[in-house]
Amino acid sequence: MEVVPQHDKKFGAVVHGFDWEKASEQEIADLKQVIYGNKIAILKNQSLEPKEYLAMGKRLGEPEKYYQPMYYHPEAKEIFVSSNVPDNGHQIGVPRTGKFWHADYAFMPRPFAFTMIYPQVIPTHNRGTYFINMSEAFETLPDKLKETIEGGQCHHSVRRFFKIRPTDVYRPVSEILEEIERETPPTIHPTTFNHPITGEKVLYISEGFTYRIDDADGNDLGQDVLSDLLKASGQLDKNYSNSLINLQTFERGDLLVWDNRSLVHCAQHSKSVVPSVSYRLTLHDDHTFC
Ligand code: 7UC
Ligand code: FE
Repeated sequence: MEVVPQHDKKFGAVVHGFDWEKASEQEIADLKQVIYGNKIAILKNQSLEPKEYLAMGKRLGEPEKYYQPMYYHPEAKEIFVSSNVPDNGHQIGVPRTGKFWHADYAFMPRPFAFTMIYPQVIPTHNRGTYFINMSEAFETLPDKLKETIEGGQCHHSVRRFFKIRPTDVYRPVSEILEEIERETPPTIHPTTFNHPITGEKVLYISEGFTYRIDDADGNDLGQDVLSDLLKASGQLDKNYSNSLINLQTFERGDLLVWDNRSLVHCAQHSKSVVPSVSYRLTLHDDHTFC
Protein backbone atom coordinates (compact mmCIF):
# COMPACT_ATOMS: atom_id res chain seq x y z
CA MET A 1 0.00 0.00 0.00
CA GLU A 2 1.39 3.38 -1.04
CA VAL A 3 -0.17 6.57 0.33
CA VAL A 4 0.15 9.88 -1.53
CA PRO A 5 -1.47 12.93 0.11
CA GLN A 6 -3.36 15.17 -2.37
CA HIS A 7 -1.10 18.22 -2.19
CA ASP A 8 -3.30 20.26 -4.50
CA LYS A 9 -6.22 19.85 -2.08
CA LYS A 10 -6.77 20.61 1.62
CA PHE A 11 -7.22 16.98 2.53
CA GLY A 12 -7.48 13.48 1.12
CA ALA A 13 -4.86 10.88 0.27
CA VAL A 14 -4.58 8.60 -2.75
CA VAL A 15 -3.89 4.96 -1.86
CA HIS A 16 -2.30 2.69 -4.44
CA GLY A 17 -2.02 -1.07 -4.18
CA PHE A 18 -4.57 -1.75 -1.43
CA ASP A 19 -5.83 -5.32 -1.68
CA TRP A 20 -8.58 -6.03 0.87
CA GLU A 21 -8.06 -9.81 0.65
CA LYS A 22 -4.29 -9.81 1.07
CA ALA A 23 -4.01 -6.88 3.50
CA SER A 24 -2.54 -7.78 6.89
CA GLU A 25 -4.23 -6.63 10.11
CA GLN A 26 -1.49 -4.02 10.39
CA GLU A 27 -2.23 -2.71 6.90
CA ILE A 28 -5.94 -2.44 7.75
CA ALA A 29 -5.09 -0.50 10.92
CA ASP A 30 -2.75 1.73 8.88
CA LEU A 31 -5.45 2.41 6.31
CA LYS A 32 -7.87 3.44 9.05
CA GLN A 33 -5.28 5.90 10.37
CA VAL A 34 -4.89 7.27 6.82
CA ILE A 35 -8.66 7.87 6.72
CA TYR A 36 -8.81 9.53 10.16
CA GLY A 37 -5.73 11.62 9.46
CA ASN A 38 -6.47 12.65 5.86
CA LYS A 39 -10.30 12.56 6.13
CA ILE A 40 -10.65 10.80 2.75
CA ALA A 41 -8.77 7.92 1.20
CA ILE A 42 -9.11 7.39 -2.55
CA LEU A 43 -8.34 3.72 -3.10
CA LYS A 44 -7.18 3.24 -6.70
CA ASN A 45 -7.81 0.38 -9.14
CA GLN A 46 -10.41 -1.47 -7.16
CA SER A 47 -12.31 -4.19 -9.00
CA LEU A 48 -14.94 -5.71 -6.75
CA GLU A 49 -18.17 -7.63 -7.11
CA PRO A 50 -20.90 -6.53 -4.65
CA LYS A 51 -20.16 -9.45 -2.27
CA GLU A 52 -16.43 -8.69 -2.35
CA TYR A 53 -17.12 -5.03 -1.68
CA LEU A 54 -19.12 -6.02 1.40
CA ALA A 55 -16.33 -8.37 2.53
CA MET A 56 -13.86 -5.51 2.17
CA GLY A 57 -16.12 -3.27 4.27
CA LYS A 58 -16.19 -5.95 6.98
CA ARG A 59 -12.40 -5.76 7.22
CA LEU A 60 -12.56 -2.01 7.87
CA GLY A 61 -15.50 -1.88 10.25
CA GLU A 62 -18.96 -3.10 11.07
CA PRO A 63 -21.34 -2.46 8.15
CA GLU A 64 -24.84 -1.24 8.94
CA LYS A 65 -27.58 -1.44 6.33
CA TYR A 66 -29.75 1.61 5.64
CA TYR A 67 -33.09 1.69 7.44
CA GLN A 68 -35.11 1.81 4.20
CA PRO A 69 -35.14 -1.28 1.92
CA MET A 70 -35.72 0.74 -1.27
CA TYR A 71 -31.98 1.57 -1.31
CA TYR A 72 -30.77 -2.04 -1.02
CA HIS A 73 -28.60 -3.75 -3.59
CA PRO A 74 -30.36 -7.01 -4.63
CA GLU A 75 -27.24 -9.07 -3.76
CA ALA A 76 -26.29 -7.34 -0.51
CA LYS A 77 -28.65 -5.32 1.67
CA GLU A 78 -25.73 -3.45 3.23
CA ILE A 79 -24.97 -1.82 -0.13
CA PHE A 80 -26.95 1.40 -0.57
CA VAL A 81 -27.52 2.05 -4.26
CA SER A 82 -27.72 5.52 -5.71
CA SER A 83 -28.79 5.13 -9.32
CA ASN A 84 -30.70 6.74 -12.13
CA VAL A 85 -29.90 3.93 -14.57
CA PRO A 86 -32.65 1.29 -14.82
CA ASP A 87 -31.46 -2.32 -14.78
CA ASN A 88 -33.51 -4.30 -17.36
CA GLY A 89 -36.24 -1.71 -17.01
CA HIS A 90 -36.24 -1.90 -13.19
CA GLN A 91 -35.21 0.85 -10.84
CA ILE A 92 -32.52 -0.37 -8.43
CA GLY A 93 -31.88 1.86 -5.45
CA VAL A 94 -32.80 5.55 -5.47
CA PRO A 95 -31.86 8.37 -7.86
CA ARG A 96 -30.47 11.81 -6.87
CA THR A 97 -29.42 10.86 -3.33
CA GLY A 98 -27.53 13.20 -1.04
CA LYS A 99 -27.77 16.41 -3.06
CA PHE A 100 -27.67 18.54 0.11
CA TRP A 101 -25.04 19.13 2.81
CA HIS A 102 -25.09 16.37 5.41
CA ALA A 103 -23.15 13.81 7.39
CA ASP A 104 -24.51 10.29 6.88
CA TYR A 105 -27.01 9.19 9.55
CA ALA A 106 -26.61 12.40 11.58
CA PHE A 107 -30.38 12.10 12.15
CA MET A 108 -29.91 8.70 13.82
CA PRO A 109 -28.71 7.97 17.38
CA ARG A 110 -25.57 6.21 16.15
CA PRO A 111 -24.10 7.76 12.98
CA PHE A 112 -21.41 5.94 10.98
CA ALA A 113 -17.67 6.31 11.48
CA PHE A 114 -16.86 5.67 7.80
CA THR A 115 -18.67 6.04 4.51
CA MET A 116 -17.40 4.19 1.45
CA ILE A 117 -18.49 5.16 -2.07
CA TYR A 118 -17.67 2.95 -5.02
CA PRO A 119 -18.83 4.62 -8.25
CA GLN A 120 -20.10 2.16 -10.87
CA VAL A 121 -21.35 4.39 -13.67
CA ILE A 122 -19.31 7.59 -13.69
CA PRO A 123 -21.21 10.67 -14.88
CA THR A 124 -19.78 12.20 -18.07
CA HIS A 125 -19.75 15.60 -16.35
CA ASN A 126 -20.11 16.84 -12.77
CA ARG A 127 -18.31 13.75 -11.53
CA GLY A 128 -17.57 14.42 -7.92
CA THR A 129 -18.72 15.14 -4.39
CA TYR A 130 -18.20 18.31 -2.36
CA PHE A 131 -16.72 17.98 1.12
CA ILE A 132 -16.14 20.32 4.07
CA ASN A 133 -13.89 19.45 7.00
CA MET A 134 -16.01 20.56 9.97
CA SER A 135 -13.04 20.68 12.35
CA GLU A 136 -11.37 23.19 10.02
CA ALA A 137 -14.72 25.05 9.89
CA PHE A 138 -14.86 25.11 13.70
CA GLU A 139 -11.39 26.69 13.88
CA THR A 140 -12.46 29.58 11.63
CA LEU A 141 -15.38 30.60 13.91
CA PRO A 142 -15.14 33.89 15.82
CA ASP A 143 -14.42 33.33 19.55
CA LYS A 144 -17.77 34.85 20.50
CA LEU A 145 -19.66 32.27 18.43
CA LYS A 146 -17.51 29.44 19.84
CA GLU A 147 -18.48 30.57 23.34
CA THR A 148 -22.19 30.80 22.45
CA ILE A 149 -22.33 27.18 21.30
CA GLU A 150 -19.93 25.69 23.87
CA GLY A 151 -21.47 22.70 25.66
CA GLY A 152 -24.67 22.87 23.61
CA GLN A 153 -26.62 20.38 21.56
CA CYS A 154 -28.25 20.24 18.14
CA HIS A 155 -31.44 18.59 16.93
CA HIS A 156 -31.34 16.65 13.66
CA SER A 157 -34.09 15.15 11.51
CA VAL A 158 -34.32 13.46 8.10
CA ARG A 159 -37.78 14.96 7.49
CA ARG A 160 -36.72 17.54 4.88
CA PHE A 161 -34.90 14.97 2.75
CA PHE A 162 -36.97 11.85 3.28
CA LYS A 163 -37.58 10.37 -0.19
CA ILE A 164 -41.14 9.42 -1.08
CA ARG A 165 -41.26 5.67 -1.77
CA PRO A 166 -43.15 4.04 -4.64
CA THR A 167 -45.52 2.60 -1.99
CA ASP A 168 -46.35 6.14 -0.79
CA VAL A 169 -48.28 6.99 -3.95
CA TYR A 170 -51.91 7.94 -3.09
CA ARG A 171 -51.13 8.16 0.65
CA PRO A 172 -52.08 11.41 2.40
CA VAL A 173 -48.94 13.43 2.98
CA SER A 174 -49.95 13.99 6.63
CA GLU A 175 -49.81 10.23 7.19
CA ILE A 176 -46.32 10.02 5.63
CA LEU A 177 -45.12 12.95 7.77
CA GLU A 178 -46.45 11.26 10.92
CA GLU A 179 -44.67 8.05 9.95
CA ILE A 180 -41.35 9.90 9.50
CA GLU A 181 -41.65 11.39 13.01
CA ARG A 182 -42.61 8.03 14.52
CA GLU A 183 -39.95 5.90 12.80
CA THR A 184 -37.09 8.41 12.72
CA PRO A 185 -37.79 10.80 15.60
CA PRO A 186 -35.41 13.78 15.87
CA THR A 187 -32.01 12.95 17.37
CA ILE A 188 -29.84 15.13 19.60
CA HIS A 189 -26.04 15.24 19.33
CA PRO A 190 -23.53 17.63 20.90
CA THR A 191 -22.94 20.72 18.73
CA THR A 192 -19.19 20.13 18.99
CA PHE A 193 -17.25 17.09 20.09
CA ASN A 194 -13.66 15.97 20.13
CA HIS A 195 -12.96 13.38 17.48
CA PRO A 196 -12.22 10.17 19.40
CA ILE A 197 -9.11 9.40 17.32
CA THR A 198 -7.63 12.70 16.12
CA GLY A 199 -8.79 14.76 19.11
CA GLU A 200 -9.81 17.58 16.75
CA LYS A 201 -12.92 19.53 17.69
CA VAL A 202 -15.69 18.99 15.16
CA LEU A 203 -18.65 21.32 14.54
CA TYR A 204 -21.42 18.76 14.03
CA ILE A 205 -24.13 20.54 12.06
CA SER A 206 -25.50 20.23 8.56
CA GLU A 207 -27.76 22.23 6.30
CA GLY A 208 -29.79 19.12 5.46
CA PHE A 209 -30.52 17.63 8.85
CA THR A 210 -29.86 20.15 11.67
CA TYR A 211 -32.95 22.19 12.49
CA ARG A 212 -32.41 23.49 16.02
CA ILE A 213 -29.45 24.51 18.19
CA ASP A 214 -29.52 24.75 21.99
CA ASP A 215 -27.07 26.31 24.42
CA ALA A 216 -25.54 24.36 27.33
CA ASP A 217 -28.72 24.89 29.39
CA GLY A 218 -31.02 23.54 26.68
CA ASN A 219 -32.36 26.92 25.57
CA ASP A 220 -33.03 27.33 21.86
CA LEU A 221 -30.38 29.70 20.45
CA GLY A 222 -32.56 30.43 17.44
CA GLN A 223 -32.34 30.06 13.67
CA ASP A 224 -29.95 33.01 13.23
CA VAL A 225 -27.20 31.31 15.24
CA LEU A 226 -27.70 28.10 13.27
CA SER A 227 -27.56 29.90 9.93
CA ASP A 228 -24.49 31.92 11.04
CA LEU A 229 -22.73 28.62 11.75
CA LEU A 230 -23.85 27.03 8.48
CA LYS A 231 -22.74 30.13 6.59
CA ALA A 232 -19.36 30.25 8.35
CA SER A 233 -18.78 26.59 7.44
CA GLY A 234 -19.51 27.23 3.74
CA GLN A 235 -22.69 25.16 3.62
CA LEU A 236 -24.90 28.03 2.44
CA ASP A 237 -22.66 28.91 -0.53
CA LYS A 238 -24.82 28.06 -3.53
CA ASN A 239 -21.87 28.49 -5.93
CA TYR A 240 -19.62 26.10 -3.97
CA SER A 241 -16.85 28.70 -4.09
CA ASN A 242 -16.23 28.98 -0.31
CA SER A 243 -12.60 28.17 0.46
CA LEU A 244 -13.67 25.47 2.96
CA ILE A 245 -15.36 23.48 0.16
CA ASN A 246 -13.33 20.75 -1.54
CA LEU A 247 -14.49 18.99 -4.68
CA GLN A 248 -13.38 15.36 -4.72
CA THR A 249 -13.50 13.93 -8.22
CA PHE A 250 -13.13 10.25 -9.07
CA GLU A 251 -12.62 7.92 -11.99
CA ARG A 252 -13.54 4.31 -12.70
CA GLY A 253 -11.87 1.97 -10.19
CA ASP A 254 -11.70 4.58 -7.44
CA LEU A 255 -13.23 3.71 -4.09
CA LEU A 256 -13.61 6.58 -1.62
CA VAL A 257 -13.61 6.05 2.14
CA TRP A 258 -14.11 9.04 4.41
CA ASP A 259 -14.29 10.02 8.04
CA ASN A 260 -18.01 10.69 8.53
CA ARG A 261 -17.36 12.35 11.92
CA SER A 262 -15.24 15.16 10.47
CA LEU A 263 -16.74 15.72 7.04
CA VAL A 264 -20.04 16.91 5.67
CA HIS A 265 -20.63 16.19 2.00
CA CYS A 266 -22.97 17.14 -0.83
CA ALA A 267 -23.39 15.28 -4.12
CA GLN A 268 -22.57 17.52 -7.05
CA HIS A 269 -25.62 19.11 -8.61
CA SER A 270 -26.44 18.75 -12.25
CA LYS A 271 -29.34 20.37 -14.08
CA SER A 272 -29.46 17.75 -16.82
CA VAL A 273 -29.82 14.09 -15.90
CA VAL A 274 -26.62 12.18 -16.67
CA PRO A 275 -26.39 8.44 -15.98
CA SER A 276 -24.84 7.84 -12.58
CA VAL A 277 -24.63 4.76 -10.33
CA SER A 278 -22.70 4.36 -7.10
CA TYR A 279 -22.59 1.80 -4.32
CA ARG A 280 -22.30 3.00 -0.73
CA LEU A 281 -21.29 1.08 2.38
CA THR A 282 -21.46 2.58 5.85
CA LEU A 283 -19.39 1.31 8.76
CA HIS A 284 -19.04 1.68 12.49
CA ASP A 285 -15.62 1.55 14.15
CA ASP A 286 -14.66 0.51 17.71
CA HIS A 287 -15.14 3.98 19.19
CA THR A 288 -18.29 5.71 20.35
CA PHE A 289 -19.37 8.18 17.69
CA CYS A 290 -18.85 11.32 19.76
O1 7UC B 1 -31.81 9.63 -0.48
C1 7UC B 1 -31.03 10.26 0.25
O2 7UC B 1 -30.58 11.38 -0.05
C2 7UC B 1 -30.61 9.59 1.52
C3 7UC B 1 -30.49 10.55 2.70
C4 7UC B 1 -31.84 11.03 3.17
N1 7UC B 1 -29.81 9.93 3.85
C5 7UC B 1 -28.44 9.60 3.73
C6 7UC B 1 -27.84 9.21 5.07
O3 7UC B 1 -27.36 8.10 5.20
O4 7UC B 1 -27.80 10.02 5.97
FE1 FE C 1 -24.38 10.97 2.09
